[in-house]
Amino acid sequence: LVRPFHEIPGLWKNGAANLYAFWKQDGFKNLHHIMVNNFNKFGPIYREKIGYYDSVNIIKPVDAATLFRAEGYYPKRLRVEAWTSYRDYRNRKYGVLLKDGEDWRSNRVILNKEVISPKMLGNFAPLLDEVGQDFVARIHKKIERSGQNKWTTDLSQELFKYALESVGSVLYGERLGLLLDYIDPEAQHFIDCITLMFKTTSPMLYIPPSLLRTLGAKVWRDHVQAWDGIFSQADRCIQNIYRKLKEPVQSDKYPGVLASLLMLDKLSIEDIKASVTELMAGGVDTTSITLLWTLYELARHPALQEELRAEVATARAQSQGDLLAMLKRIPLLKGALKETLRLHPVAVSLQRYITEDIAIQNYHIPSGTLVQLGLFAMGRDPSVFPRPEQYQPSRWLRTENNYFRSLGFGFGPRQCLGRRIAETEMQLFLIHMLENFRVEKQRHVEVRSTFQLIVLPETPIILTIKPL
Ligand code: HEM
Ligand code: 2DC
Repeated sequence: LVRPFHEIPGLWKNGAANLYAFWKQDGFKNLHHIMVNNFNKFGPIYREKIGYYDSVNIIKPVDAATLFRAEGYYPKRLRVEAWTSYRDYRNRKYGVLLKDGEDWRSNRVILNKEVISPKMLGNFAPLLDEVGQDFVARIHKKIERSGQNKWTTDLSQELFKYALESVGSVLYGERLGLLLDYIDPEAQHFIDCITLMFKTTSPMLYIPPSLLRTLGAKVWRDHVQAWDGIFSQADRCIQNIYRKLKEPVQSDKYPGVLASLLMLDKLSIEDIKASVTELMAGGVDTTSITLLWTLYELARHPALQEELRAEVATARAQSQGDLLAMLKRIPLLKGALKETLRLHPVAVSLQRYITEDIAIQNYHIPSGTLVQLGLFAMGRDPSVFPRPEQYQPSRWLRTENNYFRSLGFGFGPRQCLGRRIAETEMQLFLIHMLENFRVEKQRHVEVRSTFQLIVLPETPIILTIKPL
């Protein structure tokens, strides 16, 4: 017998009171930990209302499967009001990230072919490989300059540059020059704006931006400034390519995602601009933070680091210069990235508005409900991942028990559009790092995480990099 919706445990009767309690617990920075606590308190399903944000939360892989079966033809996730409010405020079009319905679908289908289709890997991999080579050359230089044959540092700023350079080279088919000694201050400003944009988004998940705007709140003003900085830099990059396309010189070299979309002529220029800006902004903090967490885990697990180095050496030797062949021979490295996203997911949850009635954990959930899969909590649930506290890339090699467990990039037609770029970029980064350096950590302190829309290290991660 299926129990009714209103019997789902949780706190959903008084959104305002819950918002107050949430704020008292520093919830804006701890959403992921609060979700873990809620699953411990209420069990594998709970309902919650904080401010205006009402959802049913689930944690089990089988329930995730049920959720995604009910996502419908136009899968819709939680609308981040801060982002849509900015676009409305500045009269800018939504890109694929913010669109919904048929408009989303028609744009996404065209973007898929240029951005996430496996066919594009042949175009992307050489570009990303070059960026990876430049990154290690830059680190070698830093080590030399230190005069100590090692470099101890918080790598996050370097990784932001690596990530922006990578996504930029794929989108624009040319280098932005972020790995050079002197970098364009505008590019650095873009990086800072993305961090600020994410940080100022989280409070606005619960307090309507329209209200904050009316009140002239600082968080809204900072948010607008951050997006203004993001858009003006992206506009500059886009204009630059647009201008060059009018010149007759053409070669058979891959021209990048933006030029391909413009030449294809299936989306309006405004639609292309909106989605390319989202890809550029979405491509910085996501991959860089995931790489930082991965280096942190490798520093804590030296034997595993050596095992990965050996895998890479063999893959390199056997693939004889064929990049794509090499990327097919590194299952443990791919497992390491999955393991990083299990323990340190970028997205604390995946969400969908379901388009049909379903039953989860024996509760009825009506069509139209916002259902969230607690990705962070699932990654640490011992009934889903035995010994969840252990970083164990090899657990992903037994593919038979990975059913609805590897969801770091989301699922289905609404999954991360940047997934192939992100995966290839991260794999090539780790290959080059493992081939050149040993990564070590000073003290064995556990680095905690904080929520700033995405999950970030709470304190700087200091690593020591030594040439092999
Ligand atoms: C959406 C994760 C890197 C662009 C998403 C979603 C997740 C995610 C969980 C929501 C998917 C869903 O609702 O099912 C990640 C992770 C990354 C990463 C873990 C790296 C480690 C990137 C990069 C880009 C990007 C590099 C751009 C090049 C996007 C876009 C969407 C998206 C545009 C929205 C797609 C749509 O709504 O149709 N990402 N992402 N992401 N991501 Fe990523
Ligand atoms: C944040 O409760 C927590 O990939 C909320 O590259 C629910 C929620 C909704 C949408 C999620 C967001 C969370 C985390 C960040 C995500 C976002 C969708 C896309 C975005 C996962 C889980 C991200 C980081 C994109 C961002 C692109 C943007 C900068 C243009």
